[in-house]
Amino acid sequence: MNNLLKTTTLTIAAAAVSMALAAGAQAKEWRGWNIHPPEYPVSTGMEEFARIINEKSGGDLEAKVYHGGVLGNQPDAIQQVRLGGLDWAVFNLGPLGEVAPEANVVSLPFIFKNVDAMHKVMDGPAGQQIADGLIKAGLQPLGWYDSGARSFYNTKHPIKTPADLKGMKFRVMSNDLYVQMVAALGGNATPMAYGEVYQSLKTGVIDGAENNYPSYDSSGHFEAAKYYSVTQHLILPECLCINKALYDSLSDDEKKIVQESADASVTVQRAAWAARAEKSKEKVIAAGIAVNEVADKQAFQDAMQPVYDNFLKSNPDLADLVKAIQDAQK
Ligand code: GTR
Repeated sequence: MNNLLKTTTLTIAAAAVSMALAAGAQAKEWRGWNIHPPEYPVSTGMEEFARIINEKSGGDLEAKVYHGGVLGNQPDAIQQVRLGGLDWAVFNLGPLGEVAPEANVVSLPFIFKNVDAMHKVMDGPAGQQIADGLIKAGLQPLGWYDSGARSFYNTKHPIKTPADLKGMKFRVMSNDLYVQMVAALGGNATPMAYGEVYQSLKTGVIDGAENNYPSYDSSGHFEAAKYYSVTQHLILPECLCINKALYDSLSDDEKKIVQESADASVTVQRAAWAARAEKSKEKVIAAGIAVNEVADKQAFQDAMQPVYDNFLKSNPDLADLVKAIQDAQK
């Protein structure tokens, strides 16, 4: 979509929301997109957000979560929440990088040293700059959820060095940076919807994918791809966000309720995440998965130089943000 068309579409969507509100439709249910099954930490956080909003507003605001990706795949849902076809969601910052260049910075492999460093950065000025980028794209961020660290898994053999990816085809999320990341490691990448990965692993359309332990577990991918190699190449926050026009249409009191509910849900989600990450790891190991730690992570990091160079060449205006994130972790 060209920029003019995008702006026009967003303006029409905003006008539609305002008209609906003017017509007294305030108590309309806000439809929330979620890719995960109901017992997943993201789902727990979203349910908590919906519950508190409803409680604090005395039923005037009503948010509902649709779990399991029933409202569509993630890239489509992102467009829907931008345009107001859906009202809110929790999105991974990976696919969000496709609509907000600032958000792409966290998809530079190994940019965060660990989850604590990611929290520190996201809670500071760099996180605010990323939030501003999302706002420009029509999404109002309300909080950052956890999704741990992503590592590679496959059906063939353990990955210990980048050379072990050679000849294998990996599913990646919808973001060209990940295609470049896998190519720089010597493998092949194919972007694919999350919901198609299980079958594609089973039928050999792909040899592997990459994700955190809870998703590897809940998606059943561990049943199809038995080698999990702890590369931890991406630590991606997730965004609890709401359609910007809808957010802007709220009164100050309502905005306060929405923000307080989001803050409370972040605390619940992060705690649920920590517990589930441990539990899922134990579960897949008990199921006979061959988990290998990667002794030489530096070799993987060194291979990422072309990905960084290419990114900074195409996004020179984001060089300061990349540097600020790196400096904040020194
Ligand atoms: C999960 C993430 C989802 C989705 C999925 C994927 O870890 O929570 O939002 O991005 O990975 O790989 O598509």
